[in-house]
Amino acid sequence: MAARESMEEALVAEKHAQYVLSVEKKKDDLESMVMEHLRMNGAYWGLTTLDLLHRIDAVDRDQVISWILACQHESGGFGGNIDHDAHLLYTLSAVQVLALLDKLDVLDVEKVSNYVAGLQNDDGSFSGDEWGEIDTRFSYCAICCLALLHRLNKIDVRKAVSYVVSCKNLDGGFGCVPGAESHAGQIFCCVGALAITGSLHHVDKDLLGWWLCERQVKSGGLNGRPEKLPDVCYSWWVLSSLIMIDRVHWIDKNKLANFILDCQDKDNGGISDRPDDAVDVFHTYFGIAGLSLLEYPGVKPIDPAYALPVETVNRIILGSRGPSSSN
Ligand code: GRG
Repeated sequence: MAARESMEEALVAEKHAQYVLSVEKKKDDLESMVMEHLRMNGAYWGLTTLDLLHRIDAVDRDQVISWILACQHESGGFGGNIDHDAHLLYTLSAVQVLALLDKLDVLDVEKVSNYVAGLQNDDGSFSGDEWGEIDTRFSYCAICCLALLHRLNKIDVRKAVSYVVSCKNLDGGFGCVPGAESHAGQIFCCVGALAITGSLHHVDKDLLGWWLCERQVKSGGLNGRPEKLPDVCYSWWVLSSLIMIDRVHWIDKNKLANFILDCQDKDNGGISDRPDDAVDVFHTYFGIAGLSLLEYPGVKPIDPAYALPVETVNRIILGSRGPSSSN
């Protein structure tokens, strides 16, 4: 209990909220320029962070919604910013933000879901966009997006699952295409896609759980594959996967929470990849999301498969209050 109380004091939640709000307003510093082409992902990271910290009301919802709609293409897909090409990575973020804001009803659901479903290939895999790159990240994006829109019936789910399973390795992990090295980020995508489609029986939970818990290094942080440095973002990719396969008790949760807390900029807010590095919105989101999975006091619970607050997922998936749900 004492350790928990001291951890609670250590999270500078309000400073992180202020940091996220300040990044949203800035347009001309380095971080904003680097983020220009993936502003839609930034909106998802920033707004979900604010919601987990109970500060989503500080955002002008109407402004966010009209900007999201301005990023949509005739194809139904969304770009990373206005006048940027459509891609599944940004389409999922757009749908997630609208879900978070309880505004999925502004979408032409058939149009968006037809765009997503149209990217499925004959072998069940998904291309990220019209140019055809294939990656299990895109399988996750498509499956998560269609589940949130209640339109999984538009794809061949059996083939989608079989493609993801074909990316499973002998070490129990998953890669971006068949035969590619296991990586914690891809494992999240594959396990998440299998969880959403009710197909987790394809995972060897003990084998994968062992590989994942070996990602914890001396500092308490997690890396993404053997011999690599720890990074706060793996607090999400590894921990969410461990939770989905029911093996989260195999890591030292207190040490991980303290590693994330050590990566905070306690003066100006924001979280970095490792202690004393520069903060950014990506790591701030994954740090807060990691603390949420660790049931950190004062942070709302997040769903490990949908990467959205549990209350949002319950409203849309369990409550069937999706946009005119048909499946
Ligand atoms: C809704 C949370 C959410 C995600 C959407 C885009 C996506 C689906 C998932 C991305 C998964 C992924 C591949 C994450 C890894 C990101 C990362 C830090 C890559 C760095 O890779 P390396 O090789 O780093 O540069 P390491 O740590 O291996 O040295």
